[in-house]
Amino acid sequence: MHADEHDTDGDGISGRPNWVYDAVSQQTKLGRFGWKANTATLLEQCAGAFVHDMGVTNPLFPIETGAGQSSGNDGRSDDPEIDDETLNAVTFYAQSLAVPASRFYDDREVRRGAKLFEQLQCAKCHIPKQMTGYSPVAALSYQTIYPYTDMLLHDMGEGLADHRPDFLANGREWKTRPLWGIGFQQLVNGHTQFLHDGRARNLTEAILWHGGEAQSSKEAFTKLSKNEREALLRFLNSL
Ligand SMILES: [Ca+2]
Ligand SMILES: [Ca+2]
Ligand SMILES: [Ca+2]
Repeated sequence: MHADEHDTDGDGISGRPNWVYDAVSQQTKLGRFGWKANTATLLEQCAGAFVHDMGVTNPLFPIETGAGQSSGNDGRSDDPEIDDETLNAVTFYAQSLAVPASRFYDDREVRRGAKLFEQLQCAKCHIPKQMTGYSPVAALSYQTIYPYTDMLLHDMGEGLADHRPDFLANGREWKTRPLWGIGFQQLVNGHTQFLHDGRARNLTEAILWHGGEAQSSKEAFTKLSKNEREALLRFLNSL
């Protein structure tokens, strides 16, 4: 919806969608999940995590890959190691997990930070408000949500590049990370590492790694006063 691949409005931002092979329907579909929007469905995302991150074969990916915590073929004829019911239950759990509500909206500093977020053009890609499409799960259908992402791929510069193309995403492109819940990183995960390889030790470092289409926003961030930077971080941590 917000794609502007050739930057026709000339603001330096040229988000585009990824179109990927969907292992479930075996068709090309819009990429929605993953660092480079390289997965079309949550089912495939979960099935991929099972087999690649944990070495657990499943109905969608029934062959041992030797990836993740698996040391290779386990020599057993037990594949797939989980059935459809388990895979579907885990997918439904991930699909229906609630996102925490944003907090402290009446705090003056938070509101000041939200204004700066707009002024620095952060919200051009981290678009606050979206509406979901149809879902067979009524609670998820046509809902107004505040994920702070456009779901699109952007060139984030050489500093963040991994040089690993994924379907249409090139080695410098990443899908805009949603920011909802980002203030709970320490509480939920016990650390404040960010970015695809966890290289940023906190939100400030994560902002400073922004390049490419976000270069001018990053530079504007470095020119803020200390108080302004603190207000912006306070806003991010309220999400
Ligand atoms: Ca543009
Ligand atoms: Ca296994
Ligand atoms: Ca096995």
